[in-house]
Amino acid sequence: MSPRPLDYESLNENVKKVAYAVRGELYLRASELQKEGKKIIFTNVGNPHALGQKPLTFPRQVVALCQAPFLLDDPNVGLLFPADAIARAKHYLSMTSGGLGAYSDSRGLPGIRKEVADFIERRDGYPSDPELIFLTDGASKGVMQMLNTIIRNEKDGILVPVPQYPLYSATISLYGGSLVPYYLEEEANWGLDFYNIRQSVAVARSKGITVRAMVIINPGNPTGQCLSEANIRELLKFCFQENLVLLADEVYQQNIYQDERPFISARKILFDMGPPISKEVQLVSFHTVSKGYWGECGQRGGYFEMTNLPPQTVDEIYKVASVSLSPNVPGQIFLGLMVNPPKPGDISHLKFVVESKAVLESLRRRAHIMTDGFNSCRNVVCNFTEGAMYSFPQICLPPKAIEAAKKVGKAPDVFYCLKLLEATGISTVPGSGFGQKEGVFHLRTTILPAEEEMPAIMASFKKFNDEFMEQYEDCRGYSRM
Ligand code: DCS
Repeated sequence: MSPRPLDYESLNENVKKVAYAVRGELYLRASELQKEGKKIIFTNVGNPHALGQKPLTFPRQVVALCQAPFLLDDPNVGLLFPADAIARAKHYLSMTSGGLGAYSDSRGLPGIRKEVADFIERRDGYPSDPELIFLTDGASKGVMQMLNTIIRNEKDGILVPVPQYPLYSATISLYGGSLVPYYLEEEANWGLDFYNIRQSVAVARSKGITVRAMVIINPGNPTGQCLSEANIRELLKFCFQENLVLLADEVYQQNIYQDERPFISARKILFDMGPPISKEVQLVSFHTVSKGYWGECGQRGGYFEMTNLPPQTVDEIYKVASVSLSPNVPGQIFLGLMVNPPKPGDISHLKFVVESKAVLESLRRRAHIMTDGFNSCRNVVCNFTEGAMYSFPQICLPPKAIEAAKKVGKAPDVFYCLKLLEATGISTVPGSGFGQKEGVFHLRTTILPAEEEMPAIMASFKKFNDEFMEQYEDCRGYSRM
């Protein structure tokens, strides 16, 4: 009998090709160990609330009232909720046609798209058009939709940073395009090297690939760098010269842990550059409620904003978004609250500022504890986490460890991370899940464990690592990066 449509051998090959290491072998093993009763520290996913981060009060109050609108009719509502939360809940409910249980427009609620446009204008100093902003279930859905719109066949190439967040490699596989890698420069704090980028494009073209888009992740995941203004300018010039749409993944724009390079959006720099670049380069920028001091990953709120896309294309994107009917409406309200938080003078302003600052300042301290911890370990070097939520140390694995990994049929970094997991319960993602240069090994961990647990986690990592190196290191023929 021939295989049935959903038997493994007859599945869509693109589905089989998808790889997503953030929930891959290490995660599965960690889940097994947890079931067996081992204490696991899940640092594999940037999921702040899962590691104890508390939700901000004001947005939860507003969404609670939107979810339970009968509370607004309760004479005691003013005892339980501050007046600005009540007013805001009414404001959002009035935008819906039937509350949170009703589908919204497929692009999102117009009132919230306007709030997003106002936020972008305040941030960049250039007006933004709500008609060019679509709300999505987290940034992921927006990225997937844009890649789907761009990729026509396997000859269409997308320039993706390596290391990258595997949403990009996975989605390009799924839609049958070609990933064109460009390597970030670890020694230059994971900056862009345009000589290398041009080489990557030339190699792809020599294979008949049409390079159509370029992805940047700023601040970087897994690499944690904040791109300089000069880098982004050059990048936009490059996109102009090469006729590429720039996909700017800016989901970590609130997560900045140094003052030298504040976040500047690709959009602001594009407009600063003036014509012809500002009028020509097509740009799609992504943002989310999952990151920053919000960390509301489970709410699935996000948006993308399109610059220099013609109306016909926007219509096509709207049409395809319509097939999914509506982005989730509570997620849209979180997004509205994120881009329009309490203002000075509002009842909830002070509390909101205190709560959000506490999260951000603690993340900054944790970024330092982690980087310093890694750099104190034998054969480990690590760039400082300037932004985002991750640390990405390079682990200089001795040849004997590489051989031992081969013997058990594992990639060397997977071998190391599995041993780390078994010994300490720390669940990380091997660098190969994000891509890395041949023969160079990394792991990724989030900087999200509770600050008070951090010193013990780093001590346990150091003990494991230094013993591992002791076990496998040959005294000769091996050097640090
Ligand atoms: N872009 C980047 C660079 C991300 O890191 C993530 C999530 C997303 C987009 C999508 O997030 P949302 O769909 O929730 O908006 N980061 C994953 C990660 O590396 N760990 O946790 C999730």
